[in-house]
Amino acid sequence: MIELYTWSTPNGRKVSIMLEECGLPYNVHKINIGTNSEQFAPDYLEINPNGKIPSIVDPDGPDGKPYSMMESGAILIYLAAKTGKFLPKSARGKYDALQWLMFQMGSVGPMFGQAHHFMRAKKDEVPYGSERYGKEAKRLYGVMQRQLEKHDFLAGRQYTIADIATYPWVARHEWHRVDLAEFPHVKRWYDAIGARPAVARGMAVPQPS
Ligand SMILES: N[C@@H](CCC(=O)N[C@@H](CS)C(=O)NCC(=O)O)C(=O)O
Repeated sequence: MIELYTWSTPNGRKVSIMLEECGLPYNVHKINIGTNSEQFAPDYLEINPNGKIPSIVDPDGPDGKPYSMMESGAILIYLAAKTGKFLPKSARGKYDALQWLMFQMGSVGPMFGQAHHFMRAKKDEVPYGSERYGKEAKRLYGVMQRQLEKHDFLAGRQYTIADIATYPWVARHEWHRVDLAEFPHVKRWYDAIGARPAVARGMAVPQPS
């Protein structure tokens, strides 16, 4: 049984969606990052030295021994390799998926996260931050719109870990003040992925107490 350390955020839900899609059994451990302490507890830092969610511990790691992992993108690559699912086998297909996974990890996640911080998390909205990251978030939707105009999924014809990583961030489109009606190809992709039962189950993790 894989141990999943998570909270109700897009980075955590990428991993619960992947575990559901792969049909891997897992136990959920809630790390309430809002306390500003659970993620920094010494025992948790042994698993995730960066003090963030998500993390996993696989009792059956690559060498058959327990293996801990941080960083959601790396976890998705690991689970794809472990199960042979959602990362194409051909070199071209694999690198297409990894490019779009890195686009999510390096741009979509950090920029949308900053937009949320300036637009929502702070008591007094900071217009400079909201404008800067709101504009960048819209630009990134434009990149996805152009890609999805040509392809069913971010990396081409197949549903991959790039889609799994990006979906929970697009699910927060209202938080970064993006109207999906302006990006119809992103909306078509978003609706198709949201209709997958494993995605719905992964998005419901962690269950409220
Ligand atoms: N690059 C990391 C980012 C993880 C991350 O930023 N997690 C946030 C929640 S979405 C977190 O744990 N924040 C708590 C904190 O910063 O104290 C990943 O993809 O795993």
